[in-house]
Amino acid sequence: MTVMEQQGAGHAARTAPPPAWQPSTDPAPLLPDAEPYRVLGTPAAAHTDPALLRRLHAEVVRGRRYNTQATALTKQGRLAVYPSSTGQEACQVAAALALGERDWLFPSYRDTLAAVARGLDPVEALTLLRGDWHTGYDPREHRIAPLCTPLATQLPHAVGLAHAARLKGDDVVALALVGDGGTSEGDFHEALNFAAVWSAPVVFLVQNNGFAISVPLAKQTAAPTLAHKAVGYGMPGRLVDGNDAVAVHEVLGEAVTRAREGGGPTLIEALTYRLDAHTNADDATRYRTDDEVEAWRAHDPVLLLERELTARGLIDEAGLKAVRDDAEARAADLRERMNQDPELEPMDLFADVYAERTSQLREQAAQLRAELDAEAEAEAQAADGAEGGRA
Ligand SMILES: Cc1ncc(C[n+]2csc(CCOP(=O)(O)OP(=O)(O)O)c2C)c(N)n1
Ligand SMILES: [Mg+2]
Repeated sequence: MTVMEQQGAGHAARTAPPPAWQPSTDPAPLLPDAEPYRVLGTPAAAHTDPALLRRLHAEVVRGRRYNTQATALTKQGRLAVYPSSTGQEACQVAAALALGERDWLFPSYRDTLAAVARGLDPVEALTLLRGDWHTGYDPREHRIAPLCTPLATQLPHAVGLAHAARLKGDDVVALALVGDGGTSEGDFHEALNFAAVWSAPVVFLVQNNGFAISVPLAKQTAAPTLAHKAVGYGMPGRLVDGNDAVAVHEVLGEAVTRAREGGGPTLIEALTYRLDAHTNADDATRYRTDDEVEAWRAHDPVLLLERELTARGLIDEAGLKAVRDDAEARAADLRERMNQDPELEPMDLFADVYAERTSQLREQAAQLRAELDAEAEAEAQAADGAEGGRA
């Protein structure tokens, strides 16, 4: 073999191709819709079941009235804070209706309406925001996890519950709600990664309302859409018009069915807008224009449903009034019940915090107990004194 031949053989060995690489999953079917999926205002709307349209409409109108009532309660000092979902009612209602009785909802602080639409007592739903008693309801009874204030921490909880249910052979799906800002949290990443690897029966609904308080989406992410993030985890992404209650209901329904049948998780991005400020404590005029808000008002979830129902002759003036009257009656009931002073047991502050109370909590509980006893004794003495004075 000549030197040249030896060099040639060596060269061939050095350039032998590596083992063929194949993606483990074809990414194409995971890619989200090129345009937000819509039903209302399109020819497909004609095929929507009239009963579903009426139900969604009644719930969305109720939800809108519930939001204005809860916001009013903050001004009357009856609620500490209220993150309104006005403008986002289609997502809230569709989330509640997409779940079966045994499924679980994992809401954030903005999702009281979804919990109420799932059947939770509206006063119980507001207990936490009133600052009363922990969660305010029994999460196991309603299969609604506590309204979660730390961003995205509800997501790994949802995955854990869904995975555990599957290991136990339970036919349960978890639906977790999160905001656009929440998708930047580490918990979002961990939850989606585990969900996809375990093929957990969980659905993630991102309500992209354009802002994380004052931070606009463009400062939050450089992703083409939030739904595209699904592909990186190996689950399908869907992009839907979040103000179109019928479209959100349909997309969520498909994802829930897929999860229940063992198909694994889905990430859904619903494009919506919060018409109110972040909470009653926020001034939204400092970071967005009135023109922007007005443009979204023209695409209001209530308006979209009413247009469809009216165009198909499924509702008339009397029907619209009946829906409004029902919403008004519910708001009046909420107002009346929230105006009653709750009976509070201060020692409940320490209940259900830890299985075994820490030494600091034991100390604090003892201090509060002593203060309450001293107060009660002073009141009793004052009452005795008054009695004595009269005698
Ligand atoms: C871990 C964590 N960091 C920061 C906050 C403060 N915070 C409360 S709401 C919010 C914005 C969240 O925006 P987004 O997820 O889009 O939900 P939205 O309020 O728009 O529904 C922030 C930063 C928090 N609650 N938790
Ligand atoms: Mg947001």
